[in-house]
Amino acid sequence: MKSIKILSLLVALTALTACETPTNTNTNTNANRANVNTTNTNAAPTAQNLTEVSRPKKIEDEIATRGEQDKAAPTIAVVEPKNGATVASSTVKVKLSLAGDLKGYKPMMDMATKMGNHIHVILDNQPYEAYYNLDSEFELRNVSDGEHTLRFFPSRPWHESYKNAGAFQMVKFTVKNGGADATKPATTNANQTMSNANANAAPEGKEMKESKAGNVDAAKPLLTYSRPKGEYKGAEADAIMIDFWLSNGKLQGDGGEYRVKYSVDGGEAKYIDKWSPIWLSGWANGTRSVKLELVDKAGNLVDNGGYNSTTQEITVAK
Ligand SMILES: [Cu+2]
Repeated sequence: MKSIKILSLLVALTALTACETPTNTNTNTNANRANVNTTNTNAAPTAQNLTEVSRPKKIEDEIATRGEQDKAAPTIAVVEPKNGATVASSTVKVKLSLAGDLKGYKPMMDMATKMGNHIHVILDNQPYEAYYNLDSEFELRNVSDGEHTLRFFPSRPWHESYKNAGAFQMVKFTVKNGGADATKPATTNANQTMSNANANAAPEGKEMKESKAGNVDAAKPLLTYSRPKGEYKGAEADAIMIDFWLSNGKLQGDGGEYRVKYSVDGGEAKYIDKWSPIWLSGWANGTRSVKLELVDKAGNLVDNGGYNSTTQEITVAK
């Protein structure tokens, strides 16, 4: 009698477990689907038909006005932090020196237009911040303990990077006992947000994950996401530029073996086979996510510490 009771209890338990498992799975799946759908609905309310267009005339005109400068070959040297340095503070001073064939190229913000040549500074694999005046200090503040990377390259007023040899530099450094506030993002001394320590501290358009260096090998093929970034208003959103830096490898259209794969809002994957910026028009208003990946000829991701697959969010407000 007792053993029958136990047996029936077991059967009942088994039945319960068997029932519960699929129920939970269904609930979770539905919940996930609902979330995904909600996100997609918010992110892509209308069918967005992006097409590649030529460089906007406004930029062509600016290039003409800049004269020789556009053909400059600026090179950067990182004075501080030194590659491999350990910094015993959450404040990290950045010093760069600029050399090369400058042809008048000088980072400097024009106070009237708030534009100008500048250096893109990337902490770990976060969106870049702009460094305009190399004569004034640039500091990273509230950098968390652990290993980090910084990447630098010179850029034009419309954020297109210079792609000559020596323009790009990357350093690795370690913050030890820096005492950073983990609930707040790293910033610059000008209060630009460099990273997000957690979701609560994340401002719009910034990745919501802790900023740590990946296991990046500076000698391996490395795709550095540069643009698009931030908010595009009015006519700025007519044609939005995708631009990146490519180190230690060539794209197949330039005689190499790699491709840059991109997609917007998780949509159809497209490819860039020559290393130059492209402009896309047809953006719908709202938050858009842009993913750039370095892939081989077979379309497989060429991993380098997680840095070769980067998704960033932008805001389009036409
Ligand atoms: Cu820029």
